[in-house]
Amino acid sequence: MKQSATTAIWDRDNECMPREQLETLQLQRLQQTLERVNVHVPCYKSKFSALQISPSDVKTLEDLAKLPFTTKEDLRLNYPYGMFAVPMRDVVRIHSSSGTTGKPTVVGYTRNDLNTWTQLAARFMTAAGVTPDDIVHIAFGYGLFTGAFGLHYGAEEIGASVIPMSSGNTDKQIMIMQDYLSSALVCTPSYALTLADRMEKQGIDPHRLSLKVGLFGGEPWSEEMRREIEKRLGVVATDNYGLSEVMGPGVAGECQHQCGMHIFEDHFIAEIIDPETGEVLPRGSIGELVLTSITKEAFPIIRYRTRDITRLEYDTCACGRTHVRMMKTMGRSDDMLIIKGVNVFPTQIEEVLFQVEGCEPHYQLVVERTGTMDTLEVQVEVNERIFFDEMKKQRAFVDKLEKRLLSTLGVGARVKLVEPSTITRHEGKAKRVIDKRQ
Ligand code: DLL
Repeated sequence: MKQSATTAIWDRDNECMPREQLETLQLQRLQQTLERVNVHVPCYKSKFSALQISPSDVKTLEDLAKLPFTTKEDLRLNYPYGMFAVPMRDVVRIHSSSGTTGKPTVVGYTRNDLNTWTQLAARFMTAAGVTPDDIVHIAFGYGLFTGAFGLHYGAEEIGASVIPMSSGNTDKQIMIMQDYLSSALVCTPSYALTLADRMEKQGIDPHRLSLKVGLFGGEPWSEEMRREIEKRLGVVATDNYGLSEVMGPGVAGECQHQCGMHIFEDHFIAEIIDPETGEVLPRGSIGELVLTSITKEAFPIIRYRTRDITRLEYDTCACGRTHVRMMKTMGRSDDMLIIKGVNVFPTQIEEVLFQVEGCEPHYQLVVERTGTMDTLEVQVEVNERIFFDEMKKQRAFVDKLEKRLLSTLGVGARVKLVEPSTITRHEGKAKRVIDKRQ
């Protein structure tokens, strides 16, 4: 027998815990984690001793700032299993990051870690509105990427019916969605739009499908893109965040109030730092998110520099959850472009494009260097009416876009209109920037 829809996974004791109590729990779990990594992970032991710090020096949560950061480079240097804190016989699953260059980073899970991951995925999926009555269509690729498995087990834990569709084959995805009555869609936000495009091309009205909620994550996306997906697919589009190094999806997720993603603070400690100086910034500042795991066994991680730029909000959410909310990320600091000295994130450009009638939600940024100057070209698909319009009208459209970009970004960008369906579609994470400078 399935559970009834009212018994979805909401761990009220932990998710609505008063902050003081939460911080006591965090400190206790942090101290235990530090003791363990100091004994079992040589990389942490040597970093701590280089700074002449021992786990027992961490007496308050503020003391966390005394500890060294962990970076992707540390994980690369200890490839593949050097950061594991348990023997391999206790590791029951291995995943790795989706990095495109160099060696990927490898992460491991004990059985307890998999249980925690399942619970946290079930938590954010419940917060997003998934119930045992849902049919959850998973269009992330199953494999080393953590996306599919994370949400798969979360949905099963809730008691929903899971369709492990995996990625690719867009036409078949749509057929299955129609025939199997998928009510919750799991994929990247950019793939959600690819699905909407294809349905519209096939004359299928997405609003006539059973879709109700979308759980989108794995890449940065703007509020404008959220509204576009909601309008076109007829779903409540929720955001969820995670990274393989810290666990995978299930680090943070949005509730139906859509006002930032609750970071599950009974399992992770979040800090915001200045990415240049490494200094911890005051509450409410925008900066780089740094995460510390406090319950993981196989692959604990201390002060991991995520490179994701965001802001944290500490007030209690209307849903009752007390866990801090991270706002939509502007993107990774690695994706930030510096054009004529001005910092530009692809998501800022996305916001502008999505506000202009006639632009299709597909774009690409090309960065080039002429002499010492970096230039940015924004290639955007426009609808056929605009693309085939007379030159004068097209020019006026380009001017309008360039003016809006200049006033939002504070730096000029060249706009190139391209025909519908010409920009490469990705089945997983979209690649927005083509950097020709290297
Ligand atoms: O993308 C884990 C994940 C899968 C999260 C599916 C949510 C859903 P990685 O491949 O290791 O893991 O990539 C992690 O992706 O540092 C962010 O830059 C980006 N990212 C993930 N979720 C979001 C999001 C998975 N909701 C990297 N918003 C992270 C913005 C995101 N960026």
